Amino acid sequence: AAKDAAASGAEAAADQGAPTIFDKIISKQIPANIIYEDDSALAFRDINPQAPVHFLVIPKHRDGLTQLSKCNDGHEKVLGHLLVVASKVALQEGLSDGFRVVINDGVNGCQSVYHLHLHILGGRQLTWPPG
Ligand code: D5M
Repeated sequence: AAKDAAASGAEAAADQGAPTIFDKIISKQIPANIIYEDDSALAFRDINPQAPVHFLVIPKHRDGLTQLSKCNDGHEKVLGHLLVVASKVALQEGLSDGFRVVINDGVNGCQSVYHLHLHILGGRQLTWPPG
């Protein structure tokens, strides 16, 4: 229950445009292991890796995308770009035998950072279903 309350608090704060830890990574205020960057997307290694390769792909301009369920038709271009970047960087990371892309949404999805991000996991045989 405490975790739910914390998640709801984070969600509410982000909806109001409060900066998240990812904004500080984008602005290079805090360090991250960045493995890809372009004008609209950034990829960096997850601080708490769940597989031998685990990185995140985020939009540099959050533009209301605190979480996937807040998207609208105007986000189609950036959402498509994030998937293209995910695939390119996965291959750059040597994941030619396959990988998984995950977007956690909201409390039930176990989202903890309210700045949209794709998880890319690989480097071992993954199992299904996820927890
Ligand atoms: O996942 C949020 C993910 O963000 C989680 O796997 C940890 C990761 N994270 C949090 N802070 C950092 C920093 N500073 N660097 C790298 N990775 C980080 P979610 O889908 O919201 O549960």
